[in-house]
Amino acid sequence: MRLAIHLVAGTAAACVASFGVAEAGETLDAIKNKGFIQCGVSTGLAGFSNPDDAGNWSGLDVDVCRGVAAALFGDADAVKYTPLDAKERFTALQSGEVDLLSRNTTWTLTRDSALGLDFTGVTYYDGQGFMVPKELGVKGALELDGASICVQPGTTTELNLADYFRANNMSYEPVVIESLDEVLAAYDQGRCDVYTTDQSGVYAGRLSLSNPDDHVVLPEVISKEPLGPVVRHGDPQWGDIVRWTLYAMLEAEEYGVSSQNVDDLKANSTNPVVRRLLGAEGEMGQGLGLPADFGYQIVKQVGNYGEIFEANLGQDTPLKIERGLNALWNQGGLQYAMPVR
Ligand SMILES: N[C@@H](CCC(=O)N[C@@H](CS)C(=O)NCC(=O)O)C(=O)O
Repeated sequence: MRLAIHLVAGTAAACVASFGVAEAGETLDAIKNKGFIQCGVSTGLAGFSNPDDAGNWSGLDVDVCRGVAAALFGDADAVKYTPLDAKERFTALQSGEVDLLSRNTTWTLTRDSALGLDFTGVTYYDGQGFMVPKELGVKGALELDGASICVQPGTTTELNLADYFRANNMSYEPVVIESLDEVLAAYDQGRCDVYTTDQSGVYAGRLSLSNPDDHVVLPEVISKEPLGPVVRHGDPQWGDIVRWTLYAMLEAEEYGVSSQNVDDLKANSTNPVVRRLLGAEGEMGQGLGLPADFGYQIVKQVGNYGEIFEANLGQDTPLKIERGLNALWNQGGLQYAMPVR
């Protein structure tokens, strides 16, 4: 291992001791009154939530915010974005600064039960990986004994890293840096031997290095990182709206409904599932406080799950991520919508 400078900038954020719990219906009423959804996203992570030079946000997590806005207002643009680093994201949701956190956030027991928050589904099944410079000649994670490792605080990444090294009787020097840009710059400048985060983030981070081809992603995936949108605990209606927005995107993919054919199918499909999903029959939105055509609005304005996956992460993007675990359940993956009926 080459020598690295150790920048231990901080430790994991302690959980916030007090937080407001939402009351039933309160979130939807407040959002309707202000006319937009305040969505908490990352400070900039390719494929998930990333601003362009003009400040327009895109990504899979952004499309979840847009999908909820389409369902609610018939307008996918009725969203404002709050960039949040890993440490500040939960406080921003607890305090009401954001209505929804859609920011590559892993669903864990403690986050779901002890922070006054609720996870509403899994938008992307991920797992933690490692990247190293090719010149180190490392072929696998078990060769990392003694390495210095760049990691962001307040993440599951930091905790899994400690577990993995302890379980394998290895030591490491954490180089803990809060900002994503700075942690990647530190790795790029050789101030640590290894960069670790969710595998999707490793690939996204590699693209921002000065010479991406000089770095390899190791084969090991050391954790489960089910990423999904989060709401405040105590307002089940708002949580249901986010959950069923995601299911509508998945159900649309499963039944072959896309942004391209949705008008035709709404007018002409005889399939009862498609007709209910698009509001051509039934009142599927009623219990959610949404219009009957909320599924139509989501698919027309944002797309089905497969479309948003491909547009943000797929083969035509710099990330070129395979569907893998994120394929539909009937295509060998884990993505499964509860029935829209
Ligand atoms: N999924 C993990 C990691 C999430 C995370 O924050 N990852 C970093 C590295 S990819 C990130 O997104 N940083 C973006 C930022 O700080 O804005 C978690 O929920 O703790």
